Amino acid sequence: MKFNTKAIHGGQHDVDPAYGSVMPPIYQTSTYSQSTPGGHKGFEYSRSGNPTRAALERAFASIENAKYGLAFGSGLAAIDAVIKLLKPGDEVISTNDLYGGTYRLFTKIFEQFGVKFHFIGMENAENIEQFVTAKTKLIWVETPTNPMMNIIDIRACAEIAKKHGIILAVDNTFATPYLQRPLDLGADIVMHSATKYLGGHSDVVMGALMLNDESLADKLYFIQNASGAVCGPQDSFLVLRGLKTLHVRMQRHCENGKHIAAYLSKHPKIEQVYWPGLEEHPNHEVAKAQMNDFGGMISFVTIGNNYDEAIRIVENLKIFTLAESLGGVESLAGHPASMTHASIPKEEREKTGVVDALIRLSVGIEDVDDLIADLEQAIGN
Ligand code: P1T
Repeated sequence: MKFNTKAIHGGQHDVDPAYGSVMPPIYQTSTYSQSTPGGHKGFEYSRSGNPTRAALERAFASIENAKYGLAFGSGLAAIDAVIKLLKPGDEVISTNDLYGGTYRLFTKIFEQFGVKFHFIGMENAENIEQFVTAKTKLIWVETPTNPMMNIIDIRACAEIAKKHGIILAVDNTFATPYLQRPLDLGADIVMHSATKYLGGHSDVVMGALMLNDESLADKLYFIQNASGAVCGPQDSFLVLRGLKTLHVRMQRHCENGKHIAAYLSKHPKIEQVYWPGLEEHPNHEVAKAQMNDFGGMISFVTIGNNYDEAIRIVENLKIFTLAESLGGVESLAGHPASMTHASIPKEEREKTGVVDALIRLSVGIEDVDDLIADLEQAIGN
């Protein structure tokens, strides 16, 4: 099955044996009757498993070309489950530019439990190897990175991970499997904030893991059930519905992204545009090789790197809503330094380019002429 068909049908066989409904019923139940202890029809308790969630988990697996899919109560809950594979003393090598909440989870929660994190630039994957020790158990890659849109060569990371017997996990939130499939490139685990493009409508908070290795899947299922950060059946239904239009939404996000990146690049009041589809993007060739297109996430800095000017622009936008999050049908604008990345100390975030004048756009699927007119009136000329 090709991707566009999988987005609609992947894992969705026989979702309602009772009546044949085309969409799976929302099994809004915490528990299931048993005829005798252990005598159940496949589900015992909804933390351990729920038929609506199971339908979504099969769809998650299908779109990433994975055998196994797991759904969580948020993207961070999914990341939390991956780090719980580790023990005190273990080490993780992570991209240095990444979602602020992921950085906060790593440094404020898991460092307390004795897991050590190295945050490094991975645009040149060879950098990774000098941080590998006998204690390195996980390489954590976000690509494109949030918010600087750096591109990491997944295949090169996978080679290093395999050579040293390390798990490679890729946060594929920004790209989605429509644009990039990390498991096919050699990664062991794919993670998503399904809150974003997979859900696609800014109405659900959810996380996902997809993978092929059975023993790793068993461990992560155990953690999902034992720690209990699952999502509910109603949210599972909403994300299943969202997935069915992922491919058409992504196509438009990419088209609109391309026009807006071109518009911003030529604007006299914009100093720098970060979008992997631009030929001048330092990792453009890697992006071209591992992605089918370049997505709808764009960051930019105004001329003179002026904080007040950045705030004035985000306040003046009318169609772009000033808000955290991304990946919905509606366009959003954010100010990473004070919003999504506020939990990263200023010196740390400025090292990776997250300056006070940086603006991040999640380009939606509205008419691109209206979006450009909105940017024009907010930025001025
Ligand atoms: O918000 P949650 O569903 O828990 O997902 C966390 C997360 C993980 N990974 C990436 C790349 C993300 O962008 C996020 C969440 N990001 C935002 C809320 C944001 O506006 O960047």
